Parts: sequence; structure tokens; C-alpha cells
Amino acid sequence: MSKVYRLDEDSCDTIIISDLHLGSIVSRAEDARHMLQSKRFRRLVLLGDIFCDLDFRRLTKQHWELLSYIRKLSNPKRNVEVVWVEGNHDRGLIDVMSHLVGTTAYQEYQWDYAGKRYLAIHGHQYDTFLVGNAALSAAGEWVYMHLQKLDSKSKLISRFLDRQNSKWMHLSPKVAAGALALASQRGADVVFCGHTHTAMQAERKGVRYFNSGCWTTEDPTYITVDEFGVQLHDYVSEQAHRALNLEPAV
Ligand SMILES: [Mn+2]
Repeated sequence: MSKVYRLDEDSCDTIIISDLHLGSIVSRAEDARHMLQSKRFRRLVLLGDIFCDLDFRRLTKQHWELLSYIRKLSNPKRNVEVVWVEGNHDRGLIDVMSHLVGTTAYQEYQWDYAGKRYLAIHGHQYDTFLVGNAALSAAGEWVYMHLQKLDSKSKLISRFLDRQNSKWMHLSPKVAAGALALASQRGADVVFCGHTHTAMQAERKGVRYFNSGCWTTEDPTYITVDEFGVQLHDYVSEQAHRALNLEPAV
């Protein structure tokens, strides 16, 4: 992933985040809220798997604080469009939750900005393992959830498995290929996905693909779109740069 930062730039047209997995112990809800609070933007795309599962009892104070901040953003006075694109983990929740946080829910979302067409889809649609092995995937989720409970201190096992899971399935290329094909069909210049938990970018026949990564690992990522283009951001590195920048000059 190329990392180019404009340290002075805190405003953009659109922010895209995905795979927060609220309700999971590995969710970085507080970091996500701090990131959103530090920016000015006109559109927020929640690109799926905002929730981990249907059990609200697992949401912590930090998880509710993020949801409450998203609700504030969706107040018409703020003039921010908040869009929620459904992920495989959000199913069955998105209608209720999107009302609760004041967002509109979509299967895929398309918008135009500065002469380009953008398309956002979570990406599980191209996960052939998930599509073909629903029962096995459900069993995997159950095991994973219980491992997370055992692993609550270090979270190392959970995060390791999360990365391995995505690698074993060779998900990233499949999702990228599927999304790029859809973008061509829809006449989009840029397509965004989440789901794989691995931030990346690719290009095919003039169409660009970006994956927004996730907020469940030690290196959470997000995407911005503004007049300078599309950028993938590494939250932790940015925070480190910011901290250095605040040091008084010697
Ligand atoms: Mn997903």
C-alpha cells in the first residue's frame, strides 16, 4: 500500500470505512470515532460489516459512542450524507440500525463527484467460499467468536486468525476482480469494497479498485475522496506523524 499523507489536510468530500465489527472485542470503535471527529466531510460511506452480529448486548460503551456520533453526523443541519452499504454481518440488522443512526441502507451505492462515477459494494458477493458454504461459514464464525472471548486480553489470536482467514481464502483478488467487473457494467471509474480486511488498490482497463481494509486489527485503514483523488489512509501511521508534527521546533 502506498502511503502518501497530506498532514495539513483534514477535510475531504467523502470518507469510506468498513468492517468495524461492532460487538466484537477487536473492534476499534473509539479510534474510528476519533478519526471521524478529526475530519470535515460531506459524505460518509459505512461500507458494510459495521456490526459483528445480531447481539446488541455485546456492544460496549465505546461502540455505542461511535453509533451516537454517526447519528449526530446524520442530523440534516450537519449537511453530511451518511450511507450504509450492507455487509454479510449486517444482514437482519441494517433496517433497524440504519433508522436508529439516521442513515440510508443500500446493497450498493453509486455517486458522482468531480466528473467521476464512484461505486461502493461490501464485496461478500464475490466471496465464493461464503456464497457456496453458508453452513461451514456459520460454523467458522461461531468458533471465531468463542476464540475471541478466550483471547480477550491480547486479542493477538483473533487478529492473527482474521488475517489468516482472509489470506487462506485468497479473498482479495476474488473481490477485486468481481468488483472491477461490476464497475465496468455500471460505468463507474472507481469501485470500493471492504470485506477482505486487507486494504489495497488495483487498476484494470482504466477502472480503479480500492479496498478500505478494516477496524479490527492493529493497522486500521480508511479511504478519502477529494479533489486530489482517492487516498488510502493508515490511521496509526497518521497518528504517529501527527504527534511528531506537534513537537515544538528545535
Ligand atoms: Mn464482510
